[in-house]
Amino acid sequence: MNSSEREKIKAAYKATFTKKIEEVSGNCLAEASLLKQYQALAEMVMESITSQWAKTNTLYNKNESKQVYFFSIEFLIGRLMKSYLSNLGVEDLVQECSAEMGLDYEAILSQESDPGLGNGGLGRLMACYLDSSSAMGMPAHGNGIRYKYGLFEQRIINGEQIEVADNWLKNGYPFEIRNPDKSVIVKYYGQIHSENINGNLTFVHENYEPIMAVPYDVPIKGYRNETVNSLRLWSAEPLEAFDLPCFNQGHFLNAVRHKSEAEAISQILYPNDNGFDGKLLRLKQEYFFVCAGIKRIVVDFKRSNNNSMDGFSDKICIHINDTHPALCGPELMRVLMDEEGLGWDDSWKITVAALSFTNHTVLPEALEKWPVDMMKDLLPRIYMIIEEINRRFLLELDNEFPYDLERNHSLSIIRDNYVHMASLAIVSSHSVNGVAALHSKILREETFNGYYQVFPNRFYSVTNGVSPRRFLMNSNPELKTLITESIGSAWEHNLFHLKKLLNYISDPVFYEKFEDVKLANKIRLANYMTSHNNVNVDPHSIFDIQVKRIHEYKRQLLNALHVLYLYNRLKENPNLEMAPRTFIFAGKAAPGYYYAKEVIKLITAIAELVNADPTLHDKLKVVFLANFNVSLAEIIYPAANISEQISTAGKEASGTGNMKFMMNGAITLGTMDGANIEILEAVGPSNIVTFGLSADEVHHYQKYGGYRSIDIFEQDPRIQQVLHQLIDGTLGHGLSFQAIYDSLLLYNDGYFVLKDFSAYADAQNQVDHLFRNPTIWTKMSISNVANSGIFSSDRSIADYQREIWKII
Ligand code: KOT
Repeated sequence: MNSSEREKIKAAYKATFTKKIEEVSGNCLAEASLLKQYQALAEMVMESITSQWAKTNTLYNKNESKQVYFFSIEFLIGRLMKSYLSNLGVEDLVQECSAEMGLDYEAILSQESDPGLGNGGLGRLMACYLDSSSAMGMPAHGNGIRYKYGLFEQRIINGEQIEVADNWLKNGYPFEIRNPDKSVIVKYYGQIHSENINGNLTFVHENYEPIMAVPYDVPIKGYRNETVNSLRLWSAEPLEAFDLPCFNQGHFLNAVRHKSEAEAISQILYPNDNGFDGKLLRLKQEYFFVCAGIKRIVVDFKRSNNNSMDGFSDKICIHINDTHPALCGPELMRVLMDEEGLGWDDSWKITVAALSFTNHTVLPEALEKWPVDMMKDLLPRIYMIIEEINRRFLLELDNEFPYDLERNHSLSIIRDNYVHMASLAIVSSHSVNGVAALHSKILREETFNGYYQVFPNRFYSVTNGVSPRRFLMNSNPELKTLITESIGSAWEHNLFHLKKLLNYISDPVFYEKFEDVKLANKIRLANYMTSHNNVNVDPHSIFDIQVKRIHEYKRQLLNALHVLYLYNRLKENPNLEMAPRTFIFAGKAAPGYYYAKEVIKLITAIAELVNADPTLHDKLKVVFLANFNVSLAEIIYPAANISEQISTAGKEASGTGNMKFMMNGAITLGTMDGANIEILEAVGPSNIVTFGLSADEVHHYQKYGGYRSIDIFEQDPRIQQVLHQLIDGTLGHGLSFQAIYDSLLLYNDGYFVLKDFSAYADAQNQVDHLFRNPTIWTKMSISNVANSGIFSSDRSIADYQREIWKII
């Protein structure tokens, strides 16, 4: 494009934007608020996407290519405006025009609410997979719930977490289209009668409570291509908002009760990450989006397939993101048998061929099991089908392994009066996969070993990945520019090309620019901390960052105890030689998770102690950033020097924050857990710092005993001092962290914090030495970026296509 063409396009953009402002606000540009500017821009974006969206849908409706549907109870998509602009290839244009019109581009974008429709890794992974599928021109869609309130907003008040409702829809949401014509009725409760209709046994559901599922579709635009896939989020509504007869009889409140009961289903996201709390409303949610989603898929498929279900599983993949959508199996069976009139065997073949299942955790407390009575009562027909799936499965087992009756029955989907959802998912899918090599191995050898023996060919492994567009190009534009200037732009479409950066590893010019980019990103985060936490930090200090959900197994406690130990060392020797450090934490605790909330309190108390102490000469700072979400994450990852990935080995299925940090040049300080192991393989042992027990060692201690935390305590004066400080009033003006203290000593330290402390302190020492040699450090950092190609979610999606959905 020459410059006069570009000027013409810019003039057209400015005119359209000015007109749009009038349309959305009734004001002229000069008087329009930032919110109205954002809404005007959002409308323009939607207008430029929708025709491509319609074309993509027309193409898909021909049923020529296989469609993948991700069923997930969470989609943590983050803000979308920047992604749309960048994917459309118009970001520079909009930025330039905004500046010329005297508008503040970043301030306009910050008007967008950040949809918190997920807790953490599980939901964010789905968002990255949608982004990658579209970027690769592959037909894949999301199917989930449009929560009215997303994950709570976290405030830190007096050092403690306070939860505030996340009303993300308060100003409307411009990137969704409500499609009431595609609503589905979901049936709960009631009774099932079997009738003989024309010689066929037919099941009729009576006296059920109907709820309307209304879809809202969000376009997922591919990076610089023509593909626009869909994220379909279902909202619950009553069939009739108002019960008129009830109202007329004078029962005014009852007349609207039904409405709020119906709406409750999609009202709120459960705030547990890696946990299961067994609430009836959650089970309603699970069936809600499964039932609605399956119904639409079947209707759309038949419409373009001469009203027939033939070839369904050749064209449709239903991918179950953890077990929350595991009712997809029995629900598809119900539709095929009760609505399409197929027999059991044909329906089962189709179901197993269509379904695939990804597991995301091995923590026993997160594995879902629903009481039989609850399931039977709420979903009577679904429960009947689960019973029958189980009966046939056990029969098959007893036929195949007749000498192993006890083991066979331990694999029952229904056992101890619960429906075990992972068992249901495994039995009704053709593939089961873990999310990193170690995790998949643990699934095969421990968690699902019984099923692995029965279905050895069903088990796969696909290592997670993250979107390089969101977590590198859009959140670290300076690094993007530097990379493209150096190695060309091929890496934007294939992240493995980042390897070419290795040619620049000793180039002083590149090297200096690379350091400048990091420093600029650290200054940006430092400014954020000044304005949000009122703490001034030195941007030249090591930014040592742990951001993720607060959970015992993720061991923020290990990090916090080490900070306290460093503080003690500095107090003892103010001239201690060390690079200045800024320890940064962020993450939400589940509101009912007392222990995790205590950890937040501990970190903020340590921060208060450390930051106020002038004798430390700014060598140590601690910051807890409130309300970690996707938008904040985008500021944090580019600014990191150290990525803390210190979970108890064997507990973190994969981790994805570790990949986002690596892509932005942070050095991983981690245990041999989850995808950290694959990060080590990708960068080589000299570009990562690892420490601590292996998963095998942890497993061994857990199975056979032999670890006594009190022994470590007695041998290590550093630990004695730090633990004593938890309860002696040093912290928080006399606070006592007795529960934490007890977990470590009285309850024998279930997550091996004390056991790994010494190795962690050594590893931190190593980090200090490395950082004090800037040449080595920057080389390590560049190597991390250069070798991060394998952690693109484009690679993960290609793996799924090849191994699991068998698309290419
Ligand atoms: C939550 C509730 C029940 C079952 C699983 C979860 C869960 C697992 N939530 N998040 N995860 C994380 O998923 C990520 C994506 O695969 C992993 O990287 C991470 O290790 C899991 O903890």
